[in-house]
Amino acid sequence: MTQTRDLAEFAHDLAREAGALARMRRERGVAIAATKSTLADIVTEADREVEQLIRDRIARERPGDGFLGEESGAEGGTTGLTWVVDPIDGTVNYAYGIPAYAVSIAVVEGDPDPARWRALVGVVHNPAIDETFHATMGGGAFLGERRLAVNAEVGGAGALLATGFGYDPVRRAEQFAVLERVLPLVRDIRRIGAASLDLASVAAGRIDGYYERGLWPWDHAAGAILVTEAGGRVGGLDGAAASRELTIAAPPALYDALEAVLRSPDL
Ligand code: LIP
Repeated sequence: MTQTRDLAEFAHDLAREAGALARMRRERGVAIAATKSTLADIVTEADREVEQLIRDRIARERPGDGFLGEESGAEGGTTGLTWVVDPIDGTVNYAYGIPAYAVSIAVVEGDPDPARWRALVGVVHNPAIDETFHATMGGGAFLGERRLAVNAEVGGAGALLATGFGYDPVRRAEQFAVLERVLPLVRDIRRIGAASLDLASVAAGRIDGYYERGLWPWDHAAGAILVTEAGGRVGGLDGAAASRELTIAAPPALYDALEAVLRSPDL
């Protein structure tokens, strides 16, 4: 537990330091450094600079740990622990100055594979509005000092859901078809634009549930432990772990209902 507490404290302070750099770069103006999978999938110089800062701090503080980052890829370690990092989740929001982006840092134990890892620590920090969500395995989930809990009771008007869309036009057409079927069944939909903030919002009860296809491990690693430590469930269909195939996050009862809808063969 001491190790987990120390990891959590380091991850918390690191996310806030990285967030301060991201915010400073945002305030000074952001340039698109390149596009990745499609024209819509962008990376900024700040993404790369923030991830390098995080990587350097971890290499200094935790030299034997592994690393898996959105911009610089994977590096194995010798301690059995891996840092799973999205330096600026919500890149498009960040590029446009929309205050909904986050530094997402998780520490996982075991294979750096969402189907096999055990998340020990998660931190999701939104520097634009200075909100830091954090959780440790078995230690609960918090926004600052406030303990979090998912919305266990969804009202009669249905659930408030969040979702997201990939950058690939073909996948977007499929995602729209799913949304077209889901929307009439729920209270409303929110599209925040950052998976880590979607997951933090489920943990905080700001939205009832979230689903998205096409997420990378760094998109959901930290937010997932926030949700589970706030009493929610995170995964895919039929007991699968969260993956690129599907990530669902919700209180248990809503999770089952969402799973049934999303499994529907005509979706
Ligand atoms: C984003 C995710 C979001 C998804 C976007 C994008 P990025 O990650 O957090 O949930 O809908 O398409 O993948 O690219 O901003 O790190």
